[in-house]
Amino acid sequence: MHCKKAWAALAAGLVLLTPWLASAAELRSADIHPDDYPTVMAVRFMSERLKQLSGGKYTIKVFANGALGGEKETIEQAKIGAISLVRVNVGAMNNICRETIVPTMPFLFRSVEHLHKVLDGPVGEEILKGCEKQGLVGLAFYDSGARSIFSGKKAVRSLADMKGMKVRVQQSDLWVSMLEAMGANATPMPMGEVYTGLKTGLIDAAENNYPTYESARAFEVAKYFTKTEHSMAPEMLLFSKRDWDRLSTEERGWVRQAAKESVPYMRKVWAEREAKSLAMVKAGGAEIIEIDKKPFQDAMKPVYDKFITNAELKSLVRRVQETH
Ligand code: GTR
Repeated sequence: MHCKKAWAALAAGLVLLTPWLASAAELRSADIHPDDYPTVMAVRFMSERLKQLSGGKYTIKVFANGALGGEKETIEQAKIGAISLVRVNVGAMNNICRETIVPTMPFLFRSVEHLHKVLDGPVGEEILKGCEKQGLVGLAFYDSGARSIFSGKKAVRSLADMKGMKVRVQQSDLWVSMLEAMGANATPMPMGEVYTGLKTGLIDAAENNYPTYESARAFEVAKYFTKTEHSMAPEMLLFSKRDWDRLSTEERGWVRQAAKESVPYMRKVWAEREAKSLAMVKAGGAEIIEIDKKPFQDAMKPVYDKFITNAELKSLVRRVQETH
């Protein structure tokens, strides 16, 4: 951990000292996931496209595995221009950019098709644009499947089983409220601490999609995976506004195009990875539990009342619901 922090500080310092984009430039991007995770693969794909579009001027180096820190830290690094890009879940942006609350909301999307239709349309554009005033230019959304609860000692088979359970959530007020509304004791912490947290009993459960449950090896310490599918919070790719402002209009066009083109590629590798991860966790002893989602859904009303407060957010939610 200390080593990671030191490296992050060093990397940040080096970039600030480097005369920006003198000739060929390697843009830096951060991701908490390992090299073979779809989000990392997607940004690498984007790098290839960007290289072609820019005639070799730009490439992207992805610092995977949380090498530059957790999502909270890397968002800050992108804000100050220490790194040019950052790939995070919308959840990590909830407290920073209010519009990201919308696609995080529980049981909002009816299917993957519905999610894609919304994110590819004007609502998706508005949410990406919303982060600009916070110093981050939204480039694209990536898939993240549906998130469900996994626990070690006690399996969740009904909403009542959530009562008092210590559940790790992302560092977002919305996420704390969601799990509290389920009756749980929400514990915000970085993803990197989940495995140890489950192992040592600091937390009883966490929630995520199959690929993260698998790649973080959480299934080894929390074998009950209850398909609540309570949120389809997607991933986001953001560009540092400080760096963005130094790019020419043509260069911005290349970046946007390369990012957009990485989306269909990501969706393909994501679908493959979800299937592979499910098979892996089952082989590793995970028990996949089907559940009646209705009580969970009904419990989310106060979360909507608390977070979808102003006219803008209400309109965004309504437009999502009306997208068919
Ligand atoms: C994953 C997501 C990460 C991070 C993580 C978490 O599904 O890809 O960006 O948000 O969940 O729960 O912290």
